[in-house]
Amino acid sequence: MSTHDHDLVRTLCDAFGIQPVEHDIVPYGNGLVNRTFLLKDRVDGDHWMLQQVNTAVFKRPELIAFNNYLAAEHLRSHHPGYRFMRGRRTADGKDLFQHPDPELGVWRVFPYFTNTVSYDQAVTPAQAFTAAQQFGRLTRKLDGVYVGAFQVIIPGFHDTAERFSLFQASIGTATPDRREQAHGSIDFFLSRAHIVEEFNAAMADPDVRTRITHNDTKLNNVLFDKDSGEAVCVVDLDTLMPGKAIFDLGDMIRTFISTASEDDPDPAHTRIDADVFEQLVRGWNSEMAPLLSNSEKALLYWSGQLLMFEQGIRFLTDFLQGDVYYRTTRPGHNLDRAMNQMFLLKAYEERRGELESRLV
Ligand code: GN1
Ligand code: MG
Repeated sequence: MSTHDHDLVRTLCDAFGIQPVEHDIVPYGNGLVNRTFLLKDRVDGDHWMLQQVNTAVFKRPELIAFNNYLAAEHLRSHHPGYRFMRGRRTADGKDLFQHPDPELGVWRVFPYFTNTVSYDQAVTPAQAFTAAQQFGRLTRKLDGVYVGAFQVIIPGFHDTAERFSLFQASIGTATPDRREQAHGSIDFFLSRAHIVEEFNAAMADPDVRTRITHNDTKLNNVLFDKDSGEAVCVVDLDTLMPGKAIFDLGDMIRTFISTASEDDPDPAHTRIDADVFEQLVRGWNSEMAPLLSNSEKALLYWSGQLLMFEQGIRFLTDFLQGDVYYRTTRPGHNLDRAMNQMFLLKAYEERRGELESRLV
């Protein structure tokens, strides 16, 4: 770790009242904007995750902290055994720490569970069941909170109709070169505009209730116990806010069932695992079934289509806008990601009959 990072971690630990075991401080993950450090507290032996908030994406980080607090309070009084990633406060009682040097950003601290592991892709059907059960459990345990008290952290986050408008606009403003490179996937996603109509109909249905949902239910946002293999908790609660249950299910379908990684543009690698699909829906239903309305139950398969479509146009819009949102590490990275979603959606649609038969 550089002296620079070392000084930064020192300042953060002082702010949050942690006395780190020096040799246990490790940077976690990578990235220029979103930095994370793991460390152990010498006093109580607990492990903590120091995480910088990406303020380009989360313009009001205090809203994340507020929702985290509301959820934690509800869970503490109604479901005390539930493992929730409650943020640690600063020594002077604040949820977030703004580094005195504005360049060094806004930070928060979460408990870190040792002996856990997360996966970016390729799970077994049994892992899919237990992971989806954890995401379902979060929503079920939060059923009964007053949804209206929660803040909208990123407005329109899963507003597929709005995202489709932005996508259409980005086709017009893209450089001719990028538009040309992307024309195959542009045509594909335009041909799926019916999904926007279906989205509008679903959002207009009062039986598709607004709940408190996770909204970023990617496979790698679940921690599994290294020994038992069971999913133990969900992480990355930045987008915990009002949403629809099917958004969470759809994003799980999108990220769990594909054999390819999210930025692999080779259609030959994108195969769909129907057993994973079946088990993830079962795992989620094991928590959610008693809560779901008939309208929501009718959208289970469709939720996967919705999220593949939405994520595909998000990546494609970013490519057409010149890569302004997602971190890229190579030219065409966002286009590759959009193509991956396109192939995934195609494969998902081709197997619709078979997948739907797994739902009963
Ligand atoms: C982003 O940053 P990360 O990996 O948790 C994005 C999700 C996308 C995902 C695609 C706030 O999630 O919505 O599904 O990338 N989060 C935000 O990999 O935009
Ligand atoms: Mg996230």
